[in-house]
Amino acid sequence: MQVSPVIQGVLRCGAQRIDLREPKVMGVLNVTPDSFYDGGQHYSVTASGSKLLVDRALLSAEAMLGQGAAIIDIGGESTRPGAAPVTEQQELDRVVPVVEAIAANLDVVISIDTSTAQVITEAASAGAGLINDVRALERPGALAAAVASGLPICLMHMQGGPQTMQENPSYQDVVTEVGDYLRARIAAVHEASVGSSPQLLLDPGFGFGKTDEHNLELMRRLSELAELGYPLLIGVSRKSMIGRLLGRQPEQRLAGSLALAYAALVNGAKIIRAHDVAETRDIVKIFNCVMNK
Ligand code: 8Y7
Repeated sequence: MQVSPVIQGVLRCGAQRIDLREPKVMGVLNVTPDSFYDGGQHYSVTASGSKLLVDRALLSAEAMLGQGAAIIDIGGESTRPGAAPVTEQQELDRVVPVVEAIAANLDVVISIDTSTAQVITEAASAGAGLINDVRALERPGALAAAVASGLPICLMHMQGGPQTMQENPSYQDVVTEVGDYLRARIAAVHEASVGSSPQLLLDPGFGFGKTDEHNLELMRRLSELAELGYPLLIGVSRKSMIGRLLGRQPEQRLAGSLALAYAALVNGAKIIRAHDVAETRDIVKIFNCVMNK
């Protein structure tokens, strides 16, 4: 694989910085009614309940910050198979007030988990510091909006769409194909970034159009993706692969999540996206000790 000359180290996320010389934890904050693990916690269908829910989301973010999260990832659209689609306006209504509240009250980098151009733009002006798109900026306008924000962008690989991706995932060589896709998306971002140098993160997208064997192969050979020259972000927290490997429901998947996160750290991951920030932060600290840092 071709190596790109990218300065690994410090991400500039608007007013904040993230030093990736030591791995960081990204805490998950869903403001959806239907996410598979934490859905509904910060969501209500009544308009009168929305202020309360923003306050509750802020409390969750504050707790995660206290547990050592460097980044809080805010999502308003569930990508769970079978999840109800949301309109752009619904997504904006869910996430923008939460971004504003966190930006006004907490010193943490806010990541916006979205594929929608308008959400990228409005979240960035509300104080988001990072763009996390499971569709790698393929939706109309998303690439231009992300580039215009000047914020770091996480490009994730997915085979198919959320509704159908787990029906029959198929690859000749999963690592090569994920790498080829990410390289093409890196090129698209560079083409759209005339006169500026984009800050990119890459993610193989564990569980997004992959069998367990594909996920395990990606984990074993993660360092090959690190050779693309960009920091790797990985999300394995409580995913269904762990459920199948161990025969466990989402509430019982913490140990499996930490084991996979540690494997990812060993293989070069720089940001771990997780529901359980305190525990994930502990394994990052142990990793740093093992690495003699
Ligand atoms: C990931 C993600 C989800 C992931 C990145 C879940 C939004 C599903 N997973 N973003 N988002 N990487 N970058 O299980 O693996 O949390 S949602």
